Amino acid sequence: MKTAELSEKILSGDRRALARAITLVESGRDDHRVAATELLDLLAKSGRQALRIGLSGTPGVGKSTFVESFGMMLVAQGLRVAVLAVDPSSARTGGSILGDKTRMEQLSRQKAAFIRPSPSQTNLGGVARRTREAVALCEAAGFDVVLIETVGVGQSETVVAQMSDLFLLLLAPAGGDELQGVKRGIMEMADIILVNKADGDLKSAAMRTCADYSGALRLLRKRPQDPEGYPKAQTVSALQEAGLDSAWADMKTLVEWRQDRGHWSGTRAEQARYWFAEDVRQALLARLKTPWAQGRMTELSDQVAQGAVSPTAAAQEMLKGLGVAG
Ligand SMILES: Nc1nc2c(ncn2[C@@H]2O[C@H](COP(=O)(O)OP(=O)(O)OP(=O)(O)O)[C@@H](O)[C@H]2O)c(=O)[nH]1
Ligand SMILES: [Mg+2]
Repeated sequence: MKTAELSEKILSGDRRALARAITLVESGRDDHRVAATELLDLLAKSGRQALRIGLSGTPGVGKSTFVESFGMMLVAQGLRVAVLAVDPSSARTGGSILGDKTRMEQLSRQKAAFIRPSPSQTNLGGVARRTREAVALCEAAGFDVVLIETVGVGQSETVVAQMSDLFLLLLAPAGGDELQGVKRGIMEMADIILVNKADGDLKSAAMRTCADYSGALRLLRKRPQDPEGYPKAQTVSALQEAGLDSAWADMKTLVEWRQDRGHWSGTRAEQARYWFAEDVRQALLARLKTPWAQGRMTELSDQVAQGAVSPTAAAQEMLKGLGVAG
């Protein structure tokens, strides 16, 4: 199919065209890359924007369950919802896909919903670009909300936060009274912390955990993109569909505040800068990974170790070989 034709179909909301375009941006083939870039440029002209919501949480916290019930709530309100995932871990071979097929049973059957599992890639940088481009495709296809899910195991949160307008952190009720081992950096990314599983026996633990996190959030440095009272923590039960409407109301309040004050577009502009620099970095790193480059590195490294050449001179020699010497 011609790029222009694919573009037209995506703009008209054709899901098969969307799925096909995502496969195209996920492809590693050079000719596909050219077509993908062309397609994204065409679609960018539409200027359509969705609300991009990043969602992170440790395995088993209830992300899939939340996406299912939260997604269904949005669909019931007449919104179109796309779900994408960033799963950087090669160890989880398709586990999340399988889980999501069963856990998002209702949502996956909705005409107004589109669910796409993470591309199978071991390199986080590669996944990042593909997901970012998939987000842009979903926006062009007219989705109102794009949920980008990631399992909270490290760097992937940063990747997702950098492509989201809003970042949700899903936590489980803690057993003891100490805060769970949530890294400060991750807490600082969160706009709204949702303590999930606030139901049955876990309800009071969830409420305690939520109070702890509310306290911890108040101690964080105030960010310019936050109105009074944000970031905030609240309890939800994804399973019993409790608290989802108030979480959504809080998200909308936050988004409207940010839009009114220019933070929405400001953040998107900063994110575009970030991804530009990141793409350049990734491309340069990729050059270092070719067999030629690795062999040359070893050669020069040995010479440096033997004192035959200085580290500086060897580095310059290497860079010249790579064609990036200044
Ligand atoms: N009680 C209770 N259980 C829940 C809730 N949400 C999810 N669970 C359960 O927690 C388990 C894990 O839920 P998932 O939605 O698969 O969690 P996940 O975060 O997607 O897990 P991974 O995909 O493995 O990272 C399942 O058994 C769910 O039924 C909730 O609100 N309350
Ligand atoms: Mg899951």
